[in-house]
Amino acid sequence: MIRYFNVTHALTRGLARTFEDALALEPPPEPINIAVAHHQHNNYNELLRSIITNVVELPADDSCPDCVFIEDTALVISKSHAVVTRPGAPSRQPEPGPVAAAIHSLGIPQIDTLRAPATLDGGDVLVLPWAVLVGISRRTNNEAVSQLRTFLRDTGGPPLYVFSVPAASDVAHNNPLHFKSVLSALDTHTLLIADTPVGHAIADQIRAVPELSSSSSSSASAGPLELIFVPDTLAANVLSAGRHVVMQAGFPASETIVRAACDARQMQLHTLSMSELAKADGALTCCSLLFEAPQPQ
Ligand code: CIR
Repeated sequence: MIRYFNVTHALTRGLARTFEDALALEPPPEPINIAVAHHQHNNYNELLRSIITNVVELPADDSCPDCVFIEDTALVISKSHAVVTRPGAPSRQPEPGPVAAAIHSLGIPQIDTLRAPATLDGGDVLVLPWAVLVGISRRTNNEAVSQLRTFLRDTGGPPLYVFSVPAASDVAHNNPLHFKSVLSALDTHTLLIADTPVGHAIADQIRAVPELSSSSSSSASAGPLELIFVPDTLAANVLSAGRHVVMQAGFPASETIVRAACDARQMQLHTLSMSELAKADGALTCCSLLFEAPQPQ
């Protein structure tokens, strides 16, 4: 049975005027074109408005060049529980405040906050209705996992599974910033994963967890999570809301695979170019928080 994400709300955040100063693992070959970045971000918001009933866009904070990447600031675990993060990059640590206030105003009753020395970026956490998968990375530490585990236990939330995001020294190439730089959920029981050394390193860790993927079978579709590999890393990061899936435009080989998976699930595929945001290591999920709120506002 296919299970879709129940999404009533999207939170997004404006692009700072200082976006050119956003953090990047490597300087892009061409500088960020701010006008194009604005255009792409507007298209992103417009597409969300066409598939999600309530889209709330928070104003940018020009003192935070990375604030458009709102995913890193909070985890919405369920319609009754959210966790405000403490981002791993010091320049990003002022970002969560307004996001926490917005989540509170949407009626989520329990909001916990990670405290120092915990650091965690939402890009390292995949929240499914039945499990929370976290990647330890350069931005997310063990202390954050420990605090998150306590929050989930105290609220009767889903079980937590922890993975490590391989660093450059562990793999030949494609050093990722976040866990979700190489994977995302197509539906609540299907993951898209980059067909790269990093993607396979993480897939192997997932397959090793009996509750996530039956270890008694070599089939990638065995167990509760089906894993689907796509050749392009950016294409492995998709948005999924109800019967809608949004992927990056410009990756035809990956698009063929994702389209077939969507067709099989009676889901509608949309494509969107976010190339200027990708220059600052942003993928699709980073620019929104998608969740079910207790009541429409
Ligand atoms: C950063 O380095 O923090 C930003 N330039 C990119 C954050 C992307 N966020 C995400 O993938 N969740």
